[in-house]
Amino acid sequence: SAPFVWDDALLLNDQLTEDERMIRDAAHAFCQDKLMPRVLMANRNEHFDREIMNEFGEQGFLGATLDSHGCAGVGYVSYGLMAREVERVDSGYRSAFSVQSSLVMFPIHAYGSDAQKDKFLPKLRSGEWVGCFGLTEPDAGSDPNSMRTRAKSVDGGYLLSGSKTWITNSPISDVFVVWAKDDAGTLRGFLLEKGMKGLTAPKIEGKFSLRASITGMIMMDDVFVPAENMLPGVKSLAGPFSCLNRARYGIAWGALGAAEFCWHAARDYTMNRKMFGKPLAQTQLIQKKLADMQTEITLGLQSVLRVGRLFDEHRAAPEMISLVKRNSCGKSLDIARMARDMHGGNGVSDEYHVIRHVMNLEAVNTYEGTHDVHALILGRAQTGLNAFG
Ligand code: TGC
Ligand code: FAD
Repeated sequence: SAPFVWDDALLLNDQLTEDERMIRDAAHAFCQDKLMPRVLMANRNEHFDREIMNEFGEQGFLGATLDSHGCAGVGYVSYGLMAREVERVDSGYRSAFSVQSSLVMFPIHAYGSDAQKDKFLPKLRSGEWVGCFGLTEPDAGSDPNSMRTRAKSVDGGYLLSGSKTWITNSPISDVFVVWAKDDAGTLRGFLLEKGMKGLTAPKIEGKFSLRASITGMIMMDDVFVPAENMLPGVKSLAGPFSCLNRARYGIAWGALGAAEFCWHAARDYTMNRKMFGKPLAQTQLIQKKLADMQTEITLGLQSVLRVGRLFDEHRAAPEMISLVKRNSCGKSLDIARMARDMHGGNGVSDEYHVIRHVMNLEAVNTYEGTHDVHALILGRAQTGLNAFG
C-alpha cells in the first residue's frame, strides 16, 4: 500500500513545483538559522531587531511577488510558503514581512506613479527603508469607512490630520501608507515620509502578543503632503482592501506555520515525557489531540494552496480569502492552546516557545479582519443579507 507521511499527510510537497520547493527550503533554512536563535530574547524584551528587514531584503523576501524594481516576481504559492516559514518562528516577524510586502510595496506598485515606484520600491525591497500601513484608527477598527483622518486640499498638495493606531512597524518606518478621506469624502492613499512636519509615530508599549514586532500609532497634525505623494491609481475602500487581500492570504499560510511548530513540539514533548510509566504520547487522549492537529493543519494547508493557485490565475475572490484567513487563524490558535496544555507546566515557559505562539495568534486572529468579521463577510456572501451597519 502507499506510504503515509505523518507530517505531510496529503503530500503537499508533491503538489509544489521544483522552484517552489527550492524557495521553501531556502526560506526554512534562513528562518531556522537566523531568526529562531534571536526570537526568545526579542520576545522577552519586547524588541524588534531592525536588521531583520535588511536580511529579509537580502533573501529576496520583500515584495517577492512584484515583477519590477529588482523584486523576485514569484507566484503567490511561493509567497505563502515564505510566510509559513517565517511564522513557524514567530508571527511578529511574519507581520514585518507581510506589511512591507503586501501593504506597502504592493499598493505603490499597483497604484503608484512611475516616480513613486522608482523612489520607494528599490529601498523597500532591500530593507533599507521600512514601511507601514495606516488604516485602523482609535474609533475605526472593523469599520474603517468610519475613519476620521482627513486630507484637506491646499496649494500643491494636502494637509493630513488625524490618528492611526495599532500600526505594525510605525515607530521605525521611513514610509507611511496612510488612508484618508479628501474634501469630497473619497478615500485616498498617501505616502508620508519620516521627518515630515507634524508627523509622529509613538510606540505602543506593553503588548502581550507579537512582542518581537514593533507596533505604534501615526499622529498627523496638519502634515503637508505634496500632491505627488498621493497614490493616483485608486479611490475608495477597494484600495486598502486589495492590499489586505494579499496580506490576509499570506497570514492564512503563516498561521499554519505557527500551528505546525506547536504540533511538532507537542508530539516531541509527549513522546519523550513519561507519566504513569509510559510516554504521554502512548495515551489515547494525547493521540486524539495529535490526530486533530494533524487533520486541521493538513486540510488547512490544502485550502491555502488552492487559494494560492487561484490567486496566480486571477480567480481568488475576496470571500475565499476570508474563508482561509478565518479558518487558519482560528484553528491555529486552538492548536497552539492545545499544544500549550500538552506541555504541562513547562508549557508556560517561553523556552518551549509554544506559549509565545499562543499569545501571538491571539492578535493574528484579530488583525486584518477579526474571526467574526470574516464570518460576517461569508454570511453576507451566502445570504445576500448585510449584517454590518
Ligand atoms: P463594503 O461595502 O463591503 O465595501 C466597500 C468597498 O470596498 C470593496 N471591498 C473590497 N475590495 C477588494 N477586496 C476586498 N476584500 C474588499 N472588501 C470590500 C467593495 O467592493 C466596495 O468597493 P466600492 O468601489 O464599491 O466602494 O464595506 P463595508 O464598509 O461594509 O466593510 C465591511 C467589512 C467588514 C467588509 C470591512 O470593513 C472589513 O473587512 N473590516 C475589517 C478591517 C480590517 O481588515 N482592517 C485591517 C487593518 S490593517 C491590519 O490589520 C494589518 S496587520 C498586519 C500585520 O501586522 O501582519
Ligand atoms: P473592534 O472593531 O472594536 O472589534 C471588537 C470586537 O467586536 C471584535 O471581537 C469584533 O469581532 C467584534 N465586532 C466588530 N464588529 C462587529 C459586528 N458588526 N458584529 C459582531 N461583532 C463585531 N491596523 C492597521 O491599519 N495597520 C496595521 O499595521 C495594524 N497592525 C496591527 C497589529 C496588531 C498587533 C494589532 C493587535 C492590530 C493591528 N491593526 C493594524 C489593527 C487591526 O486590524 C484591528 O485591531 C482589527 O481590525 C479590529 O479592530 P478593533 O481592534 O478596533 O476591534
